[in-house]
Amino acid sequence: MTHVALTIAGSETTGGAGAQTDLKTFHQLGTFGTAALTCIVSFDPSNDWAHRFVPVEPQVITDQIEATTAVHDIDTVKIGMLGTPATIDAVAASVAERSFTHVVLDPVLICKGQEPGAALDTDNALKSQILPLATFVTPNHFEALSLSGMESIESVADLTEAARRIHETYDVIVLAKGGVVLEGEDAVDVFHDGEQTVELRSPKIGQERVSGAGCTLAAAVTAELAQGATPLEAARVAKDVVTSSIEHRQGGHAPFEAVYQGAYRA
Ligand code: PXL
Repeated sequence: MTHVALTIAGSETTGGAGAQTDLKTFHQLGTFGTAALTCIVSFDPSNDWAHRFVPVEPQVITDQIEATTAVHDIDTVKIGMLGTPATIDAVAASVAERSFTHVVLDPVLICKGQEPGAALDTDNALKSQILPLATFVTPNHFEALSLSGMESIESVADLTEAARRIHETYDVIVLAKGGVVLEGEDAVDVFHDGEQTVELRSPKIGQERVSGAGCTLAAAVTAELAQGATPLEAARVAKDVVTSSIEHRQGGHAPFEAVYQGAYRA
């Protein structure tokens, strides 16, 4: 039987990010993917590609998680974009009720197109209700600042300190992403599990962010953990998947390009 993983994430219809990206990543790595949708995002081509955001009814999210965990034996779950406090309540309750071995959280804090006030509530709910359920978290530069409470992250040493603080505060394995934000030739991610700290490096591919890179990283970690990889092995594979997915990115008519996982080979 193929190992199964669940993503609890938003739909980003153009296929660049969210559940679409998670399922493609799971599939590419040989994990059977299932998805519970939390919201629907449709970029607005006549308004500078703003994110039109519609939350899914909380009960419908609960029902989806009930359905897929009833059909499959799932011990590895990824949590992506949640978007509202009501969504967070529903997801936290459904996840807490089940004893998943691995809960990989991509802590999507702010999404364009949301009210700043609502976003603050959502960020606080994420920290108080979802982070305590997570076993593995993948913050980007901005999220690492917010979760660590640090004032600035300018270097790999700072990113490492942020990863340590996030581990201390939330008792999770951390894979903190430097991305294109940190200066230098390489895109550096820092893995920290409380015992070991490992820098994962690959040469930067351009200076632009590519849509879906963060989703792909967390999804690849999830797919590998579902198959029994150790967290560090999963992080190493995930870094390679993201590098390949950026190399093979897909252009379109939007001003940003999107990752493509289909060329990755182990
Ligand atoms: O990349 C963050 C992200 C995650 N999930 C959904 C999104 C986005 C960004 O657009 O739309 C559904």
